[in-house]
Amino acid sequence: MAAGSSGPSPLVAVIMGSKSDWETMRQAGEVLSQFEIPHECRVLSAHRTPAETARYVEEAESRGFEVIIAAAGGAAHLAGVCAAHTILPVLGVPMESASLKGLDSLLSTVQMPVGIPVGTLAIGAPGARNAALLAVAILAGSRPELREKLRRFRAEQREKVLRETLG
Ligand code: RP5
Repeated sequence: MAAGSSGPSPLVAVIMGSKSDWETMRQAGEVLSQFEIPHECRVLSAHRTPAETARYVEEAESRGFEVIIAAAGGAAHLAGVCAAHTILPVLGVPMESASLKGLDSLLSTVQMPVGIPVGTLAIGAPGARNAALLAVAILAGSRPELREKLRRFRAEQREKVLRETLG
């Protein structure tokens, strides 16, 4: 079941290996919504639904997607599998895992052998939010109005930091 897909055709696919990743990955969706980027979020697993994952990613380009964000935990091969099935940019978000705190997810997402790249972000929520911001930056390359929004976002962030007072 997909979420966040109402309105115009989605440009960003946010895929996660399990519903248990959603609490973290909803934050990627929130950032994309903040920038008014149509997106689709859904659970697809490299090992539990391998055929459906491959089909979804193979069809992504013809459906108009421009970026895929793939999040998984543990032996996190989802982003690499996605990247193997498309030439769209794939951004990997390692999920924090119970046993190894996401170090397992980070290493299995980031250490792609040469030829099939995955742009890997930080573990957990910072990675989810930054993956969305990076997707916005990728889309902004051909969309001047989005570039302006990104500039405004950076300016607001800067102003907020400069306004901080320490009690
Ligand atoms: C991965 O295994 C998922 O991405 C999730 O982070 C992890 C645990 O999944 P569940 O056992 O919670 O479904 O496939």
